Amino acid sequence: MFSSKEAFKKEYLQRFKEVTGECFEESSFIDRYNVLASLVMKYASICMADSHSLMNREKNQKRLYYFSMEFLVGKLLEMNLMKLGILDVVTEGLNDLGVDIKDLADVEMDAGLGNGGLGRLAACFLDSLAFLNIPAMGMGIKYRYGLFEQKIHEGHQVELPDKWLRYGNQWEIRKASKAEVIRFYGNIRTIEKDGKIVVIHENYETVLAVPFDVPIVSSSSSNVNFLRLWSAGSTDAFDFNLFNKGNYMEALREKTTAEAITQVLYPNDANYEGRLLRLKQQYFFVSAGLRSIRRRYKRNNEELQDLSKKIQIQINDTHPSLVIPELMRILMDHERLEWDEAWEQVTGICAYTNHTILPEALETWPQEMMKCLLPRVYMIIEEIDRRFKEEGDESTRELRARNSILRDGLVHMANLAIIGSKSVNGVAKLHTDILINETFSELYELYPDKFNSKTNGVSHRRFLMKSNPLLTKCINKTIGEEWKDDPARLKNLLDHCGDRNCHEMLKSMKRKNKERLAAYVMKTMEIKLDVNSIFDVHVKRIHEYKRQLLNVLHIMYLYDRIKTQKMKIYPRTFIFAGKAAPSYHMAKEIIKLINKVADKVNNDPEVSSYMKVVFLENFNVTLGELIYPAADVSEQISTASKEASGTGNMKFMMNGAITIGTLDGANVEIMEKAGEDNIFIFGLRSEEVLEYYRNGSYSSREIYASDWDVQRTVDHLIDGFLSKDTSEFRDIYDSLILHNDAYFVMKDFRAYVEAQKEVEKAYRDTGRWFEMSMKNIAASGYFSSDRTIREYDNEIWKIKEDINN
Ligand code: 26W
Repeated sequence: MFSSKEAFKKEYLQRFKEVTGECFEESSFIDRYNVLASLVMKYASICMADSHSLMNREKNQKRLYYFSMEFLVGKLLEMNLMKLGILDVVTEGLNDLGVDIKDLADVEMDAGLGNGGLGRLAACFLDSLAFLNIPAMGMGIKYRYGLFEQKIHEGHQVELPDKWLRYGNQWEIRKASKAEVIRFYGNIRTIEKDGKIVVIHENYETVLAVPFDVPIVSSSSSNVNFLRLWSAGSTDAFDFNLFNKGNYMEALREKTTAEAITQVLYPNDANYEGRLLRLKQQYFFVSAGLRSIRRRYKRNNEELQDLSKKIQIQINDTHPSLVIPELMRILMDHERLEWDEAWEQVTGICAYTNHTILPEALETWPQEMMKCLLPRVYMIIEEIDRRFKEEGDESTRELRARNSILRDGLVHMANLAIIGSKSVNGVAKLHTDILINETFSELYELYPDKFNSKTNGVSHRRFLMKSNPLLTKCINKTIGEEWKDDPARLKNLLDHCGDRNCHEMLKSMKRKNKERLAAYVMKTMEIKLDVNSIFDVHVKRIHEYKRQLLNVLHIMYLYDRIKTQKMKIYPRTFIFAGKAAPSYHMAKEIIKLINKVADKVNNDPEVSSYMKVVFLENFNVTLGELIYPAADVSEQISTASKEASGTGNMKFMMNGAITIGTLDGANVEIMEKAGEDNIFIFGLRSEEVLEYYRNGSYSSREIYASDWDVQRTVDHLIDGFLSKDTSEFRDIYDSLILHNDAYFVMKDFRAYVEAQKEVEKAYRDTGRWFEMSMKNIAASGYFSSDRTIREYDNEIWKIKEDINN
C-alpha cells in the first residue's frame, strides 16, 4: 500500500484512467469517489484473501456468525481509510489534486440496512470483532431499498424510497459461485430406508440466494472479517418451458416474485407485523447462511460432533431464530444425525440476544402460515415443542405448557429462541433484570443458567475518532494516544478534569462542532442557529415510549412562560431528528407537533432570541455523526422500563454531552460510571412504572386536575394556541387524557421541568459544566463496543480462548 501522498497520487490517477477512460480534471465527484473507493477495496480484498488462507492454514479456527436482519453500516470510505492508516496521506494527496475528501465522502450513500438501535449495534459489533481479531462473519440481507428516506413536507413526514444502490456499491464482492438454493412450500413425505426414516420434501418452490461480501477492515491486524449479505433471485431467470411456449410475461413474473424477497427492509422498529413476505425474508437468509456455513465446514471435513467447537451463532433478536429448527433440519436430514445428537450441537452453538420488552414487538407467526411456507421446519418446531413440554419433572408441567412455543394458533419466536439457545442475554443490566423478573420469569425458572447481561456499547472509532476529530485531538494532547486501542484509558482524563486549560480546549472544540452543525442547518433549512445557545438534542426513532412528546410539551410550557410572564431563560436550541414508522399514526402526529411548535417559536421575535426549535430531516448514521459532537445536552427520557438499553446515550456521552434522562436502559450504568453529580436524572423509576401497570392506579386526569402548568400546557394542544384548527392535535390530547397517558408523560412533566432548570443552572457555570463533561468522556470508555464484544467472547463464544490454545 502507498506510504506517501506522492505514491498515492500516482496510483490513484493511474487507476482513474484505467477505470473511467476519462481525464481527471473534468471528472465528476461520483467518478472520483468510485475510483478512490475501488482502490481502497483492492487493498481490503487482498487482506481478506490473505486472512482466509491464514485462517484455513491455522486449522480452521473457531468462528462467530452474527445473524441479523439489519446492519446499519452507514458510510465506509473514511472509516476504511482511517483503519488502513492512510486517511491523512489520502486527504493530503487529494488536496494536492484540488479535491476536498469531504466532497467525495458526501457522494457515498449510507448503507441504511436497518431501522435503528438493533441494526446499528450489529454494525458496531462487526467493527469491534474485526479490531479484536475475532474470526467472524455477519450474516444479513442485501435489501435493494434500505430504510426509507424521510422528507418533511409542511410539517408532515413523507417517505421516499432509499435508492442507496443508485451508483452501485463499491464495498461488495458478488460471489456467484457461492449461491444457494432455498426451498419454500411443498409437502413432506417420509419413507423408511435401511431401518431409518428418510424425509422427502416435494413440490417445493425454489429461490436463489446470492451472497455479496463486504470486507470489514481492521486497524489492528491483517485479519479481515466480512459481512455476507444475501440477495434473492430466481433459480431460473427464464423458465425455458414457459419461454418456449411464448409465455414470456409468466417467465418474468417468477423472477420478480423471487426478487421481491430482498426488495425492501420493513420499516417497523418495534411494532411487529405478521406479513408472509417478512417470514420469507427470515427463512431466506437463515437457510442461505446456514447452508454456506455447512459447506465451509465440510470443506475442512471435521467430525460433525465437533461442530459447536468450531461454530458459534449469535441470533440478533428473534428475527433469525429459525436458525434453530433449520440447523436441526440440516443436521438430521442431510447429515443423518439423530435428534439428540443434533440438539446437543444446536444448543451448544446458538445464543440469543433480546432487544426489547415491548409486548407489541414480541414476534409470533400464525402456525398455519409457517406450516404452509416451511413444512419441514414447522414439523421440527412441533417436535422441539413436544419435547419441551414433556421434559423435566411433573411439577413443571403446567409452567411448561404456559411457556410452550406453539400456543393459541401462534408460533412464539422468543420461546423458540430461549429453548434452543445456550445463552439468553439482555442489553443492559436493568433490561436483563426485567427479562428475568417479568418478561421471561417462568422460563428463567427452568433455565436460570442461560440468562445473562451484556450491556451494549458503540464503536468509539466511528462515533469519537472519526466523527469528532477535534475532541480526539484534545484527548491526545491531554493523555496521549493509547486510549484509541484501549478506550478504558479515557479514565486518565480524570486527572485533568479540574484543569481550566482543558475546559477551554473542550469549549472551543464544542463551539466548532456547533458551528459545523449550524452551517448544515443553514444550508439545508435556512434557519440560523445561535452557537452560544445550549444545544439540547433529542435524536432517535420517533416512538411514544421515547417521549419526544414530553420534550415538546416542555418547549410549549417555556414558550408560554416567556410570552405571558416575561420569563428569562438561557438561550437554547432544541434539536430533534428521527423517523416514524410509516404506519405509526401517533408518531407521525408527534412529528407534526414538533414542526408546528418550531414554526411558532422560530417566527416569534419576542421568543426567538431565547429559543429555536428545529427538526432535521432524514436522521441516519451520517447525520448522527454530525449531530453527536455538537450536542451540549443529550435527551434520554424514555418511560422507565421501556428502553432496553439505548446506544445514542453512549454516543452523546463520548462526545462530552451531559445526559438528562430517566433511570432506564443503560442510563442507569451511565450514571454509575459518570457519577450521580454528572447527569440529570428525573422521573418515575422502572419499578414504579411496572407497579402502576400491575395495579392500574395511574390517573392522568388527576394530574391534569391538580397541576395547573400541566393543564395549561396540555390544553394548548387543542385551544387554538398552536393552530386555528383546534382538531389538529386532538389525537395527542386524547392519548393523554382519554386514554390515560400510557407513557406517563404528564406524571413526569413536573420533574422534567425541574431537571431542565438544573441543566440551565449547571450550564451557566462554565467550570462546572466542562468538569462534568470531562467526567462523562472519561467514563465513556466502558461503553465502547470493544468491551461488550470481549464479554460476549469470554462468557459465550470463547473464540479467543480457542485461538490461544
Ligand atoms: C418485528 C418488528 C421489530 C423490529 C425491530 C421489533 C423489534 C425490533 C428491534 C428489537 C427494536 C430495537 O432496535 N431495539 C433496540 O435495540 C437497541 C440495541 O440493543 C437498544 O439499545 C434499544 O434500547 C432497543 O430499543
